[in-house]
Amino acid sequence: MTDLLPLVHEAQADFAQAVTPADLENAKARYLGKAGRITDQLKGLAALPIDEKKARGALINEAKQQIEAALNARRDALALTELLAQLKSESLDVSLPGRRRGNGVGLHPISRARERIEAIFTSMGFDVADGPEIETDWYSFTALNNPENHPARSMQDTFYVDVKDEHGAWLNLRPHTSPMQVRYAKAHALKYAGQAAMPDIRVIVPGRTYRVDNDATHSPMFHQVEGLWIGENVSFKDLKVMYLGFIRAFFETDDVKLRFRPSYFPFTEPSAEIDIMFESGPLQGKWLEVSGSGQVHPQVVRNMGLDAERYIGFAFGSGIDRLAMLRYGVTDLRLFFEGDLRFLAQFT
Ligand code: 2NL
Repeated sequence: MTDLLPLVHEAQADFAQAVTPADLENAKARYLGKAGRITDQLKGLAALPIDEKKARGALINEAKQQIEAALNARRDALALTELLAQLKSESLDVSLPGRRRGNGVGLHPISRARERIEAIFTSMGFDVADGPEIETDWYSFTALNNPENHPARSMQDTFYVDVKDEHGAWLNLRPHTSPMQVRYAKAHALKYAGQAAMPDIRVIVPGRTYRVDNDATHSPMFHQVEGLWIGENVSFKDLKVMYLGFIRAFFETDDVKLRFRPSYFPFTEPSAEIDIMFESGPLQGKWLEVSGSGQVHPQVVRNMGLDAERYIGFAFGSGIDRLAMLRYGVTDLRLFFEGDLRFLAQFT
């Protein structure tokens, strides 16, 4: 063994110098590989006389075992170093608190505005109705007296759904909540058909509406509240009294004036824009456009299944987002739709 001892020491020193597992495998090859020095020794046995072979073989084997032991020890040491480095680089601080889902900060300002609107109109004897956001061509346009080629029906103005109704017309995302008022009025007319008298139709429809429009003052999805009052003896005076009462309650002030400005809508005749002006407060002195309105067109009354000679009424359509902006002093419509809690938390 004496002549093999330096070889063992050399191998041990070689292994100790290996810093990576690849270094170590290269070092291993130099001793235990096909052309390694221990392998050479074993090959040399063949040339020895038979009586020396056994003793020499045993010595080489002992040296080989010592080298293998050194190799395994170094392998374990390198693996441990690698593990420690990995643990260090991928360490997790399990004592950190988890990421929690925050509590809701309160109702969205548009929901708050909608709830106020619903409460005010309910107190004035109106029903609140809710309906589909995907509508048929007839309810969104035809029933409302929009001519076949009216620009509102175009792809530039209205979002269409890739599904056709039973008449072969594309479904649309309702561009106003009027379709639901038509549905409500038709159901009401049907319910009282053939009876001597029909109670007035008084309903508001608040909800999401959609138009191809996107800038600082328009969002492709917005909120509208439409109102409808139909009876045998309803007049523009009723619209004015009702809308003034609504505006006073919504803005919590009597210091406000109403103005009707002639306008045009296919579904009303005559039609008017409603402007309001505050006589005190931060919005004092400026006419603000808040609603469209008008006397329901006789063709629309007929489309509701009612006798247009007997029934008359008015309708209005206001933007809830715009009312909420004025009520809460918000100057950019987009803030309502960005979901920023720093903004939303201010309305609780
Ligand atoms: C606007 C215009 C308006 C209506 C909406 C209406 C509904 C039925 C029948 C007749 Cl069912 N009219 N709604 C009437 C006039 C104006 O809104 O630009 N609003 C923001």
